[in-house]
Amino acid sequence: MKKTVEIIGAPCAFGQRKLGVNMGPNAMRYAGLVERIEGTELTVEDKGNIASPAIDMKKYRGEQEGGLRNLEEVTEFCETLCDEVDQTIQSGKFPLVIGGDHSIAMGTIAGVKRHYDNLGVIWYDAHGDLNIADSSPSGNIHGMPLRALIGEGHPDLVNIGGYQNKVKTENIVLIGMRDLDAGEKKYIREAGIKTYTMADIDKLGMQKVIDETIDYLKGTDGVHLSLDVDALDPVETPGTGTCVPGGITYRESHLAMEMLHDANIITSMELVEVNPLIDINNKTADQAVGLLGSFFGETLL
Ligand code: NNH
Ligand code: MN
Ligand code: MN
Ligand code: MN
Repeated sequence: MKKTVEIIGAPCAFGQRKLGVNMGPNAMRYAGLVERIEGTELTVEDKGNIASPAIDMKKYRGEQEGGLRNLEEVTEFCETLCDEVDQTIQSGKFPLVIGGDHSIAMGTIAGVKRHYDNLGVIWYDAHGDLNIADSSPSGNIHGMPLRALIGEGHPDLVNIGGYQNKVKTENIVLIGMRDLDAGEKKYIREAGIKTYTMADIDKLGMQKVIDETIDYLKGTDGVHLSLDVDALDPVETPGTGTCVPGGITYRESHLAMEMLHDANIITSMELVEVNPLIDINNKTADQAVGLLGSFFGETLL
């Protein structure tokens, strides 16, 4: 792990319809994010939040044509984020992007991939985020970023950062899946994407899942961890816009973070979809910060 962690706040709410997820970065700061990472041997620099296009509430709440909600705003946001992440890596620091909805992954990974030839991606989420406009039940772009990163979907999204095909299907591991749309299931099977559903986690246990994941990605030259808090069970972790019952526990997630820390394979990370407006006493941000503590090397003893 690089010695300096640079935090990039990505207050984007354009990828879905619930305002408040744009307050996720500050909710995590309020929960002690900086102090928590500084408690390990690492240095932290907080770049603050990147600039977001203005939110026009009428447009934000309204129905939109073309099947892609807020396409222009998402694209603009991701282009800005891409350059910030690129700069962070250029200056030798570890980028920690805090969201914001999951559409920001198209910006984060566009910036990251400029520095790796064979990037691996761990997508820790209840959802595959592998829709295109035609298969999307919602038109929400936060359900599409991984597919766009593979190189399929609207050209504006596919070409964020000025180039396409950032992630190869064989370099992806999906963990926590339990709410895949019909088109996503078909795509995952056809593309042969390595997938751990909740049923797999139940059977194998998180330890085996992460051991296998680390082994599966051993031929890559960098691994990005994209952690959507809705991967966790909403009974424990309710502060997110698209809760799906039957999720990963907080403790299992700690185990995953500790193992990834020890394996020392993750070269960039983002944590997304914390929405303090639908949370209870900021507990989801507290948990997010707890998980980041484990990821950056905090120990219980
Ligand atoms: N699959 C659904 C959609 O595309 C839900 C996606 N929601 C997420 N993804 N939160 O992580 O609309
Ligand atoms: Mn997601
Ligand atoms: Mn999700
Ligand atoms: Mn390797």
